[in-house]
Amino acid sequence: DVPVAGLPGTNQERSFFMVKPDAVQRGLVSEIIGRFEKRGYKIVAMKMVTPSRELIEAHYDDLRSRPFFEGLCKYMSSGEAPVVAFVVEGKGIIKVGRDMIGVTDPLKSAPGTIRGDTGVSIGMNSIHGSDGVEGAASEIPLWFSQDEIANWNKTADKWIYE
Ligand code: IDP
Ligand code: MG
Repeated sequence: DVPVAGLPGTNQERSFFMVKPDAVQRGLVSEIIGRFEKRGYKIVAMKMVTPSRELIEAHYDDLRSRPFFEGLCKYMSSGEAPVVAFVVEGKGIIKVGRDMIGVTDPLKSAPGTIRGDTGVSIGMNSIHGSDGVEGAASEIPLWFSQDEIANWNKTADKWIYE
């Protein structure tokens, strides 16, 4: 079995993503997750969660000193909408996932990216994606236990990976 955090640099690389509450409210869950499926990536975990303040603070621990931290935690853990957390596996997913998402500010994100196609506000920017190998390695086990990860064999991979 692939370790929970995946194998960076291989076809079994994994990254953590989350459809944020604004995008869940706006009915963008399938639009967003569908993009990863279309790209050929394998979803190996997915769940809807109403995250606690504690979980969001742990998730964004490195941003504690930023002025927007309080607002960010409130919006992410308000309980007014859940998030959809998911783990994607495949070649280059950590970097490609960030490219598919766009930059932090949707107004600066290129059309064709998730943020560039769905929003206009820097806080409510539709989706989270791990920013590197270290981020993925800490975020995947923060959100998912081992038994919530599906180590399935995607038979279509033989038409995706040459
Ligand atoms: P990222 O999501 O593109 O990796 P980070 O810098 O890690 O961006 O910030 C995490 C989240 O905090 C952003 O996605 C956004 O929701 C929020 N955020 C970042 N910068 C600002 C800001 O200047 N104002 C309000 N919210 C912000
Ligand atoms: Mg980040």
